[in-house]
Amino acid sequence: MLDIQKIRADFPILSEKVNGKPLVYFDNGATSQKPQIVIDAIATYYQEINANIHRGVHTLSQLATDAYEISRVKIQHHINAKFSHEVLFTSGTTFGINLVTNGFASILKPGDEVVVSSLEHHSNIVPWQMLCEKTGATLKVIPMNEEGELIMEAFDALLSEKTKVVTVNHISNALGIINPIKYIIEKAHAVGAAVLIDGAQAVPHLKPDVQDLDCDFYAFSGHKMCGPTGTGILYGKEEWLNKLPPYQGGGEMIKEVTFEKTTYADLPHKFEAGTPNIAGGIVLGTAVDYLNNIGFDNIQKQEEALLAHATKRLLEIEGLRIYGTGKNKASVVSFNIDGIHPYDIGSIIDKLGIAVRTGHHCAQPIMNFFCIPGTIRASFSFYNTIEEIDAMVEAVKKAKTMLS
Ligand code: C6P
Repeated sequence: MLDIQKIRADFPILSEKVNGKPLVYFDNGATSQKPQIVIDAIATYYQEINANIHRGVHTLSQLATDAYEISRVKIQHHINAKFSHEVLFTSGTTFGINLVTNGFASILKPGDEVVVSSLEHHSNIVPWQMLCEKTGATLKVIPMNEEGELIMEAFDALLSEKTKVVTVNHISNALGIINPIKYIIEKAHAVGAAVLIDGAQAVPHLKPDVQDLDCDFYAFSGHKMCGPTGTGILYGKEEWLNKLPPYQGGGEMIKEVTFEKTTYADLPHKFEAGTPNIAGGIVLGTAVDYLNNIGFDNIQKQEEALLAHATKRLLEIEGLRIYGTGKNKASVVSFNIDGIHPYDIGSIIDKLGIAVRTGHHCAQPIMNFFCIPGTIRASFSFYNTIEEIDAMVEAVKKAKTMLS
């Protein structure tokens, strides 16, 4: 088992007080906290090797370039991509998805179909809707059941030779449900569709193996996995990245520019126009090392224990309903109490030092399905404790008494 107290000491913010109470941070689905090693690595970059990359012959520029490219290779190995040029640095999941939808604008035709799921974050709905509007393609939606699971028979029935893209999240941010993405990818490929997986909520909990999954694209954010904000990765299979046009034009993504014609750089630079978030990209590698040193098996064991305890304790509260009761779940509990608005519970427990997210979690179709305005979402990380969950349960009980 992990020595949680030792791990907690790596995260300076976890010993802060909020509203005069010890911070209980259960908003990890929105963004994770950062260990000291990640915070220090940002300062070290600026203190020791700050320079623009891929441009200068001078030593600092080469040191920064090397560190950036070493981080790319580290992430390549982390997700088991075949080539490092299949790993694109982005500013986050949203950017990665938009890069792909922009590329498909020149591929899709009227009558083509794009399949998304009813469990998606707005980031993986709206860009596809915009793409469909632009191209005349049609958006189809995989329905879900009362447990918050996607209905695979309905998915099978949606697929046809018209299906050009299928996209789902690996783990739902609003409910924590883990989707059967291997099955989805296999079935989508059988009709010739490309598959994008939104891995934003998966990468803090597990190590995706993109070759084993055989997905065509896998997008995620660095800030949810102990890395800096404004960082992310889009993995794309080489053949797809070669097929898609560049997303943004500018410096670094070109081979040759004349006023008559521009030719584009090879992968990955074709998709990395302009000066990137150099410090962020390098330090994302530090975060990946940190998580791997803890070990994803250990992370999962701790998070499973937290999920089981939270589920059991919360269900002791009369009138409390958990949304997302399917079998395969990450450490997220989304709930409401009869007759009480989630915002009111969230505001009261915040005064007691407990940070949860309330609202629709950028997943309004899920809230519409359950006919609710939103939920209270507690999302746990490996650095959270059973005692913190007990503190949240007591706080929720207190809030309920005050509001009833
Ligand atoms: N979800 C949450 O509290 P960005 O903002 O680009 O880093 O990630 C967008 C995104 C995409 N897909 C999923 C499944 C997500 O959960 C998120 C971000 C946060 O649930 C902030 S809205």
